[in-house]
Amino acid sequence: FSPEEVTVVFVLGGPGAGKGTQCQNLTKEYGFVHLSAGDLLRAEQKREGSKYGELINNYIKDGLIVPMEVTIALLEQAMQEAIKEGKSSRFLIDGFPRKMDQAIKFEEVVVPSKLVLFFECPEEVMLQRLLKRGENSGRVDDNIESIRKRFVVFTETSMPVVDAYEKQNKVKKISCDQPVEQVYQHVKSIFDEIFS
Ligand code: UP5
Ligand code: MG
Repeated sequence: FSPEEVTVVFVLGGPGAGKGTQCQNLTKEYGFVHLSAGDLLRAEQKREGSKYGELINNYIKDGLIVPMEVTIALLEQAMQEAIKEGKSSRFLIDGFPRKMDQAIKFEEVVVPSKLVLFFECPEEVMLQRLLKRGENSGRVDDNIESIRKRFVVFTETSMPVVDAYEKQNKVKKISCDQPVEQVYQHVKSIFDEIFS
């Protein structure tokens, strides 16, 4: 994809920060296609005949990062489909990249990102949100053991990606420890400035 034709915004933040929630709003109002790397992996895990089903399940349960070849292929495929169907050529890529090698590879083989939204949230708030969601989400990683592991991976492996993009002046930080609507107003102000 060429950056003239395709716009990619990376949406990053800890587990339960509210990435998916905010992306849904943005999709409606700004004509972006929302691609959650986690959702794509979960769909692939369930797909009959997938050779990665078990691998994905094990990685997600332990909060570990699935080998990037799998995730990048799923993202690329979803982007191609959206463009072919004429949906949009603007993408919110949610929950990716969460490791430095993924960031480098994606920008090299797919397209460089235009902007990085970073949802900042205290761990205690994210923990409460995830435990609550876990009451009926059916996600294999919404339990206290998996959540703890996800937090460790986020701090050790995914925060360095945010730091690297900050050095490139690409990051817009949003505080998420507020009601959904208030967080969205902040996100909106950023999008209005950049994309209107
Ligand atoms: N909620 C949201 N905003 C709120 C607010 N402002 N106030 C009050 N409540 C709020 O929100 C979480 C919960 O909080 C919801 O119940 C919501 O209503 C409430 P959500 O919008 O779902 O947060 P999100 O940040 O999307 O949380 P999620 O759990 O999806 O984040 P993760 O990053 O942990 O999950 P993801 O699906 O991206 O990844 C899961 C796993 O997949 C990873 O751990 C990893 O194993 C694997 N993965 C990879 O290997 N590679 C990848 O590239 C991506 C994922
Ligand atoms: Mg999510």
